[in-house]
Amino acid sequence: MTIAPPEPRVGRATQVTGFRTGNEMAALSVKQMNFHLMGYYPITPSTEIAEILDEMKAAGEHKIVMVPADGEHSAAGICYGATTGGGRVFNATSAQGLLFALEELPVQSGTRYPMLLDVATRAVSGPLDIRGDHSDIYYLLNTGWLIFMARDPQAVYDMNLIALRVAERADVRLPAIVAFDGFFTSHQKRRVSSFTDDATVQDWLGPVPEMVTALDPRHPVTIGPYMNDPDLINNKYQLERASQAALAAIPEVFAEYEALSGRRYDAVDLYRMDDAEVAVFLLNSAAPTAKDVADRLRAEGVRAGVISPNVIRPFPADAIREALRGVRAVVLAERAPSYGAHGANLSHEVKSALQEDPDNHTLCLSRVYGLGGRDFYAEDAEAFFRLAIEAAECGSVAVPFDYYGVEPGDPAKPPRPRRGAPPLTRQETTSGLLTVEQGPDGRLKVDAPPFWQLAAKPKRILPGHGACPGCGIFPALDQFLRGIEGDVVVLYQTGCAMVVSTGYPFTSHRITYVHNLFQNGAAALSGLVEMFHERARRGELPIGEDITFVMVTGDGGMDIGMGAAIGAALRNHGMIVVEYDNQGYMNTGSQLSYSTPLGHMTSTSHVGPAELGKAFHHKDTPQIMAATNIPYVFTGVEGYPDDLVAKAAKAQWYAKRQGTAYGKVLISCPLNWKTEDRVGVDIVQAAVDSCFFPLYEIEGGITRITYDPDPIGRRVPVADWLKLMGKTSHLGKPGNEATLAAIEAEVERRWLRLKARDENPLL
Ligand SMILES: Cc1ncc(C[n+]2csc(CCOP(=O)(O)OP(=O)(O)O)c2C)c(N)n1
Ligand code: SF4
Ligand SMILES: [Mg+2]
Repeated sequence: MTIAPPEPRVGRATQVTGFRTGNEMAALSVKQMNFHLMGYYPITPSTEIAEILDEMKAAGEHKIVMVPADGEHSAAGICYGATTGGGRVFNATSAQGLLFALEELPVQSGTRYPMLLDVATRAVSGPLDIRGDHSDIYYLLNTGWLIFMARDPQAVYDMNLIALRVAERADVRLPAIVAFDGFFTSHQKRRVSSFTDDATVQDWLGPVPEMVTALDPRHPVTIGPYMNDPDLINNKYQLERASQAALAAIPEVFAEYEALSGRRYDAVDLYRMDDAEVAVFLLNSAAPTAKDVADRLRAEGVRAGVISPNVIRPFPADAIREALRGVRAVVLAERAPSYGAHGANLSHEVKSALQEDPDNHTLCLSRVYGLGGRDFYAEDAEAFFRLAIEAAECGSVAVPFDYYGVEPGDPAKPPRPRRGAPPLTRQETTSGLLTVEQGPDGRLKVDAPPFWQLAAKPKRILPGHGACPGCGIFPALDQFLRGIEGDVVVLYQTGCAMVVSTGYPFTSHRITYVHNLFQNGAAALSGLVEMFHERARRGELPIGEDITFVMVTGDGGMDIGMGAAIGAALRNHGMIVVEYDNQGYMNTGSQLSYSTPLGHMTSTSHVGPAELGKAFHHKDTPQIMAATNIPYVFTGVEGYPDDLVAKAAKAQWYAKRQGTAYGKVLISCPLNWKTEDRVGVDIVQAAVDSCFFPLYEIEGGITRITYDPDPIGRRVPVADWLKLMGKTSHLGKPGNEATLAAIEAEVERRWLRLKARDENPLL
């Protein structure tokens, strides 16, 4: 049974105006729509939506359940599961996040559970570029989701309200996306209006439509059964019909929204197209620039117009065909590639729409532009119009498809000579001062000189990277890498260490460096390790080539990439995984990670009357990795260089002979911890002395604490560590005793268990 959508409201509702960004408008609309649940994972430029909603929640402004996932695949799964429970669900993402979630999206549409997903569009990696183009959203064209486009912050708000209303119609029941341009729209403030009362928005949406749910045990149902020929094609046909029903419903919903808000949208936004002879077709934020240019050209006597769809799924083919009826030439400009397809996707869809009209003679030129967030100026719009004018004048198209605004380079030109420091030689990286031997008990004994003696070894990471002052990443990595002799190849997962140390065409790494997405670095490195051994076995590499493979990851990378890391560990490849833990997703602006401790404040775990920082305890990653039974697990910090060097030397020994080594290194992050640049080492010391971050190793399954503050009288209360950081200063205030006690109890529980393991090799 379904509940009919609400009657359209007669007359406009009261609104307020202000200046807001697209992300702010997205968050505002979501709060007003009063979703039951949001599943999310941070990724620039959409992250702010969750951050703002979390801040609002902490302030008690809404009660939407916000579930921080361990990756977008999980976030999409959380959303899917929640929709089968019959409530309203929201998610927001971009680029790799969208692609990581991709697999789940047809499940959502195939089972016909509506929900809303905001996409702040961004270029898809690799190489990594966080700025806005439409290459991510184009992957979604075949997922069965409705896709609305929002060209400015106002449209983000409006389309969110419209999209869910269409999505939930009884004849549609499909999930919907609202896509707006990363940074251009997500981060730029514009004058906007929004409804004064949340009730207006909730009345507009009406009650949640009744659906088959998994939460009605009296009426058991099977959701998503195995389905084969001949039913699957029928299921897909029904989905197609639902898309067509949405296409039919959209003008009606737009009209109702106009009556409520005074703002008019059409499936295709047409600007001066009535009598246009030449036109440019553009999506989203580039369209207004082209409109200004069309005005200017009209003043010169050129009948120019702009065509820009507000909906691309379903594709409004009829409206586009109609709009282009009298147009002599159109440039179909798209911010997304479709390699080898002789034009990007929507160019082909426009051409196919025109082909159905035998009287249409519009000449089409397809251009890919603006990838990686390349700005689009009036000159660019004018260049497109000039192309259309030229084609219209000569009655033919010289170059039907091309990229616009590229410098292809000359493959015949030799590569630029290497600049900067010369490559390191094996002699330089082999100090000969470190020896590792296996004792009769199977344990390794490292003979290392005092740390200062290793200072002569050249750094594998050069200064000149862009880390914040006081950042502990590179001092700690430098110490760690000094414990490793010989040639090293590193793989960095996405995170601060990666972002601040490479920026094409520059690098801070003197050794070979590979980047992979932070959900899959361990898999990639394991592949490289195996290729090294196989090519060596085949005699394809110089005799005696000896490389140590090290993956560098943040704590966030050990959330989203946990599966890949566990997979590599279970296969036990000869490699080292070293995690620098700054207790948050810093590269994206300080969101909580699963390593963020309970009660700590981050940009997705705010502190306010209704929220007290992170809601669950920090992840015990070393223990998780130890459970894979890899030969070596350790923890370390920058303040104990001799300890860290010895552990690095052991990790190298094990990686070369027995398999995977994993280590977690706590590093200071003044930005996340909200501390002065110079106090990082003191805070890390307090984390160790309070036993929040014990220093230990697990060798062949046997635990040994390498620094015990108890017997030397250095143990400090957990509260002493917490009071050193701005992100935890609230925990010392009255009213927050229970959270503080919970952190203390958990720290103590883990410490006592570790001690027991240290004392008993069987544990
Ligand atoms: C699939 C995917 N989701 C999200 C992101 C955005 N992202 C890049 S790095 C990062 C956080 C990394 O955190 P961590 O591993 O702890 O490293 P840190 O930035 O703290 O150094 C996030 C969320 C991404 N690049 N890809
Ligand atoms: S945000 Fe933190 S981890 Fe990232 S570079 Fe700055 S100090 Fe280092
Ligand atoms: Mg981190």
